Amino acid sequence: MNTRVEEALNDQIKKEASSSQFYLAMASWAEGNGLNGTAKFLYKHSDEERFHMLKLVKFVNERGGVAIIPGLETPPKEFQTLENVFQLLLEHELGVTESINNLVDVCLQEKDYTTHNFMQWYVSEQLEEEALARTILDKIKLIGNDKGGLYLLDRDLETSAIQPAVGPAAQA
Ligand code: OFO
Repeated sequence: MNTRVEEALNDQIKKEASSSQFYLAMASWAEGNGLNGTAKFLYKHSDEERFHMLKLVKFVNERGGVAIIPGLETPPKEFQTLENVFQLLLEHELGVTESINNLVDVCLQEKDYTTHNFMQWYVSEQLEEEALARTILDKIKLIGNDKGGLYLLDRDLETSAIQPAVGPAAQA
């Protein structure tokens, strides 16, 4: 496997692992603050990020590279507000999108069209995740200090009634 592509893929593995840990910390905070629907949503999101990581690990190994399993960094345990949680989540996803775009760029530079093709799933997934984070953040801003609104949002997150504003990404 091309060394630059392998390095970039391993870097992405690290980012997906750190996303999973970050959202797990958010889920735990939400659970401890009575936001059970939000916690359920974030636990699921954390699992999805772990799946993104595993998909990359398997791809690197299947193509003759060596996947590097990163160590764990401790994410924050306290968050100020629900708005703060989703603001951080959106910023984090924007960083992940940038890193995926860089990885796609490395694939093109190195003429690795197989990895380029594989990465298109992540490009679509990022579109959805960014849209979803923005939708939730907009709702939180609309709700402001209204406790009834917060209750309904939490319930909607539990039943996944809030969906991204774009179509579904390609399935794994
Ligand atoms: Fe939400 O980041 Fe994975 O790809």
